[in-house]
Amino acid sequence: MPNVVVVGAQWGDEGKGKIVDLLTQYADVVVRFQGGNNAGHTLVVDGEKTVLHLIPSGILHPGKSCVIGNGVVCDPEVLVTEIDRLKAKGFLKDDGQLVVSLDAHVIMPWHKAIDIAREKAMGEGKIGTTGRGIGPTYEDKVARRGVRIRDLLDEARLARKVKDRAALAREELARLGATPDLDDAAIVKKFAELGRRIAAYATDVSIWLHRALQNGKQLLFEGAQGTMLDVDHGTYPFVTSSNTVAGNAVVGCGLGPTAVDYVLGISKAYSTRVGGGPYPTELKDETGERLRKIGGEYGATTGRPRRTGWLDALALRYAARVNGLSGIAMTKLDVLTGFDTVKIAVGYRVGGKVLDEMPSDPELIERCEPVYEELPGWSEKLEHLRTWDDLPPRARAYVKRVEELVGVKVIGCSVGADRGETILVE
Ligand code: 2SA
Ligand code: GDP
Ligand code: MG
Repeated sequence: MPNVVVVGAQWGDEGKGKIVDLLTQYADVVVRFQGGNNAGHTLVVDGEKTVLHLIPSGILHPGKSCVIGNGVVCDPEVLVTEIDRLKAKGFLKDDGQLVVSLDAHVIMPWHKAIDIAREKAMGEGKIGTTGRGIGPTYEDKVARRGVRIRDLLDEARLARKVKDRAALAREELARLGATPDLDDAAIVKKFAELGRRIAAYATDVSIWLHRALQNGKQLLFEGAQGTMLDVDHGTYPFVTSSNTVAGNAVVGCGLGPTAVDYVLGISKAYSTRVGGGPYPTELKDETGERLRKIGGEYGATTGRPRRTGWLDALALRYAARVNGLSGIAMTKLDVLTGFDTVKIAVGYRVGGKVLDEMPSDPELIERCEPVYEELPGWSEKLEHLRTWDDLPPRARAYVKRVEELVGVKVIGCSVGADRGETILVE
């Protein structure tokens, strides 16, 4: 397999975790390059479910390395819990399987407190964040005052940083009317201890990956969230605080663009979004409720109900462009079984015009009404099917129509959450 970047082509939760787990058999190293434990990546193997938030979705494969790159924001408590849970289930027997960048920024208690307090203060207009401190941590990174994994490994340095940063955070929290319990000494003690737990995994990831490439190892990059949540290219400000697009894969782990051979976009057969922001194909009716129920559309990190709607070809075309997609894997095709007709948005109607490209102005997107193409549905269950020819003709026609509208080949379809419930498209 070439070096592949897997990214969400919609608003996240497309099933990236399942696809990365499936593709890991062909790779040597799986790399997370952005986001943090806002992500919830679900893997199901022989009916056994694992939800990962920080550790790459290749970790269930013994002998494959999993790397947390410099571009990830890392809550060390979540990381240690995730390591312990995996070990308790019999995975990660070899600690050498996990590699964490010394340069990854650390989510500190004040980041979470600020995230939550700001959302509360914003009321109705809130972003709908996961409350995991992601935005404030990236802000501190860009403001050049962040705490990095390497700082956890030197208690005196950590104490100096905590003193400065916690003071700033207290000022902001006081302005927001929040008074969380932030005890500097207790934070230093706790995070130095977490640092000691993580030390064995922490290294210079850029050098580590460069050597892996020199030794002919195959890399699989695992994106988190989705294209429409990218801080530059998403529906700003209703976005996460990192670049989720494929171009960031190499920046977030210390390699260059020539390390990438193929970009795989993951799309559901319909769409979902969790959190606020424009979403033209959203269905606030019984059909939307049905998609949520059959698709089990609840946040894998927060448990929040996801908003649901029909597939949006404009969003996918946009994702194809800003990620440079080489191929698409379509997940959750099984969820569309039983609908008389299935719809795809092929244009947006706004101000007497029909647009065929996703506008870049989110306020304009908010006013857009989708123009739908309606295709006949199918009633056959798909979970047990394993080849393209097994699929009902109407399901195949749906996939082929999406491919045509987006202009990118659909290389595979997922028809169930389990690793094995997957079909290669011919
Ligand atoms: P944040 O917390 O600052 O990154 O939130 C900013 C926006 O990004 C959205 N976001 C997500 N959208 C989909 N899935 C995500 N992961 C979880 C999942 C979500 C959950 O796998 O289900 O459990 O709620 C994720 N993470 C961030 C978020 O909703 C905001 O719109
Ligand atoms: P990610 O964040 O992109 O990894 O996706 P999530 O794990 O947040 O959400 C995807 C959900 O859909 C998870 O519950 C998966 O187990 C599930 N899933 C993935 N592929 C399929 C599929 O083809 N069919 C069904 N029914 N569920 C799927
Ligand atoms: Mg998810």
